[in-house]
Amino acid sequence: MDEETLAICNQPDCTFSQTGICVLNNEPVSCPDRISSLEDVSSAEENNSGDIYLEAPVDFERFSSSFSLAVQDAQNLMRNRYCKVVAILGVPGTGKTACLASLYLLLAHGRLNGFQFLDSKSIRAFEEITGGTRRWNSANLPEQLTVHTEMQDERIAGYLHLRLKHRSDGKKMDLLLTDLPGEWTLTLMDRNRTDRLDFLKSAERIWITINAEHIMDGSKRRYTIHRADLLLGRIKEFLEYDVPGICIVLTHCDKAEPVSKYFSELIRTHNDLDIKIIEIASFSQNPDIPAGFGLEETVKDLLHMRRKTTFDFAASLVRDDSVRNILKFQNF
Ligand SMILES: Nc1nc2c(ncn2[C@@H]2O[C@H](COP(=O)(O)OP(=O)(O)OP(=O)(O)O)[C@@H](O)[C@H]2O)c(=O)[nH]1
Ligand SMILES: [Mg+2]
Repeated sequence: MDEETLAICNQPDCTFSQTGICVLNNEPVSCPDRISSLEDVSSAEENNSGDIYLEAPVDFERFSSSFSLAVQDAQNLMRNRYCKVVAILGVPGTGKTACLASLYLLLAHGRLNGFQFLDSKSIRAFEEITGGTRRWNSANLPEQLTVHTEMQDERIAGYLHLRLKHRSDGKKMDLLLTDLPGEWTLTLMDRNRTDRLDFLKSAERIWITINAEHIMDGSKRRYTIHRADLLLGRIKEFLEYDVPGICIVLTHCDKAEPVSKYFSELIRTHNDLDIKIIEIASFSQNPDIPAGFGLEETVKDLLHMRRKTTFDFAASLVRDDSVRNILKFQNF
């Protein structure tokens, strides 16, 4: 826990310094764990001794005005703690943002089994992407729950941060997840555009979102799997075969039959990669599939280090992943 946070609240996981909102919905002035500087001010006011009581404000972490964390913000965070970078690729509309929104909503409501939400340095970004879901109730699902992602800077990735606790062993985990427009994946596939994809080099996991409905639909299946094949090839080439664990995240599973069986040939073709398939439903109108289905598995998967490509065996022997992660991140 940050020293700064400890300095303002007795609750070790208080997010007041980042969000200005108490996670327990307490009023800052009357909160039993209230900010010590406020106590100091009020007692000094009572004393009215004329002494200077207003200390210099604690310099809390500040992030840029963009809602998601800029690279510099993410670097600052990584300087203090080990963060797992999760790069999320997928063509437009496959559900990258929806899966982040759903993950945040599950955590906020204490419904991500096995995990507890501790903190986020990008609460405003999560609030922004979950804005559409506030209109959501099970009887009336709006057509569009999340909107197409656009970047403030078309060249630089932004990150969403989550700090979680794994309930069974109490271990804390910091995640930095990208929320990028699908065009970035399209231009990688179609034009091999990689100039803005350096963040992939520091990723501990790459999620590739694919709409399960497109696999269920026989007329789109071959093409969709062919595009996934192309994308995996591009990633391998760009990362020079130093590829982290891949998760093919099949989205919209509330509207599709289980389709992971159709990926066995793709996995065989890329047997030098560690590929896992996870089926999710970020939102759901299907009474048999709860909203957020499968997301627990995507997070649980992050608890484990997965094997990398075995292309350069000698290099892998001397590689220290924790160091590598940070060093490569600083190469941006
Ligand atoms: N029912 C259902 N709808 C989903 C699911 N995942 C995404 N959607 C919806 O599909 C639409 C597109 O999802 P987004 O998350 O915005 O897609 P994206 O991959 O972020 O798209 P870009 O930002 O354009 O790249 C939205 O209207 C979502 O609400 C899902 O699992 N189930
Ligand atoms: Mg999006």
